[in-house]
Amino acid sequence: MRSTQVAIIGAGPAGLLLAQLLQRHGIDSLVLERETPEHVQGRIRAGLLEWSTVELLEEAGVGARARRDGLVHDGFDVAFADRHHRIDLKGLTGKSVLVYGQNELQRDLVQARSATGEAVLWQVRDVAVHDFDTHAPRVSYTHAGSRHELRCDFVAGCDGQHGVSRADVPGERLARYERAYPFGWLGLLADVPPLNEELVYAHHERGFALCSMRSRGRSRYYLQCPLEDQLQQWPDSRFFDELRTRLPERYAARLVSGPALEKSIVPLRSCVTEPMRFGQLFLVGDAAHIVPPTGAKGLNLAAADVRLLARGLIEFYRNRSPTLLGEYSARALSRVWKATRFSWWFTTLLHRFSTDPFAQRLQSAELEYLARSVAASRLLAENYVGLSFDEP
Ligand code: RFL
Ligand code: PHB
Repeated sequence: MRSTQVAIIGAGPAGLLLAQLLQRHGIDSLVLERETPEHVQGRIRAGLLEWSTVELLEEAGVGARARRDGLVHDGFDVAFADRHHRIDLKGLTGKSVLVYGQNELQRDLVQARSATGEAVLWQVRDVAVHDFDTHAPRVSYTHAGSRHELRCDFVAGCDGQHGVSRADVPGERLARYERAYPFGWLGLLADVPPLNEELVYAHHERGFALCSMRSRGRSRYYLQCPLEDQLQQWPDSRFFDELRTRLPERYAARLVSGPALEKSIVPLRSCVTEPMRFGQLFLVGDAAHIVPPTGAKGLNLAAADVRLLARGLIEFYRNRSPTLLGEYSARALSRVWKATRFSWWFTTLLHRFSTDPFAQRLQSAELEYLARSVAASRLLAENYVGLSFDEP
């Protein structure tokens, strides 16, 4: 039977970043991933990193390319009723954010892991966690056609929203808090110059739109769409026409269309699992919580969980103190709920929910308030750049 100190399930950003931080402190781990490296690196997902995430990447020795190629943004625009209001992140909070694609980050992490010579087992099947309530947990899995068992001290469940690690916990030991939103996001990636230097979040009576980017030559656009919509209903020309309609005139006039490199529809959901620790099993990132993408918090929350868990494991192996590990769940959840609240609020502010005229007028009033009040803008900015950590 193989053994390691920390068994990590999932080679997404959470799993690989954790492995990298542990490796730097001489802690041994084995990462088990269901997909191939090509599949994992090809997923088009997040695009925006909080500065504390950038710092954690640097601490893990994987931040160099993000710092070199990422775009530093000091603000973004909120557009509504043919107007736009800039949120001056830097001026209001002293902090900026970094535009850097999750697939690039994923590539950096896979490369860094290979460079250490330590393993990721790709294409594992039928992963199951056993005896996590004891001091000798095990993970069983199928790899290259045969069944294996891995003995370890701890298991990190970094296997995303549909992962197995959470499923191995008896239902009565956890609580799930959920909210589904009555729409999805249709995303399109294209090699066209972004229409603005900074991101534009647009509220329109036909629905929300977001103009984001991956680089100076690659744009990432999103449209709020009905949950039932299929991709074939959205040829590129319809997508760009609809986006133009939802933007204020000065932006619409600058929008350059081009063939989609990728197009996808995702439903929007908030979900939190409590607690995030079960004996020697720790849930990390999307395995424990999902936020709608509006506030760009998903990847950053995953990184914040990793930061806490890595600190706890390092302290445990350095001086056998279980204190920080014991605080993991409560500390992580305190941040998770604040980001869940923010993502829910920002989603509610910007999307079209109903035809109820009362609700619509409240939404307009809130947007106007945001545009006039420095206090309201600061509230948004402070959450957007990421709340500060209570140490550690
Ligand atoms: P991941 O990235 O889902 O990785 C989990 C890994 O576990 C593997 N896995 C298994 N492995 C072995 N056995 C099993 N049984 C397994 N089951 C699953 C999976 O193959 C996968 O490799 O979770 P992680 O690491 O927690 O990272 C979370 C982030 O990926 C996620 O929060 C973000 O992508 C969310 N998100 C955004 N976050 C941001 O911070 N900023 C953004 O701008 C942002 N935009 C987005 C987003 C997510 C989106 N989608 C597609 C949901 C935009 C979109 C459209
Ligand atoms: C993205 O570029 O994918 C992105 C950026 C900001 C968000 C959500 C998604 O709020």
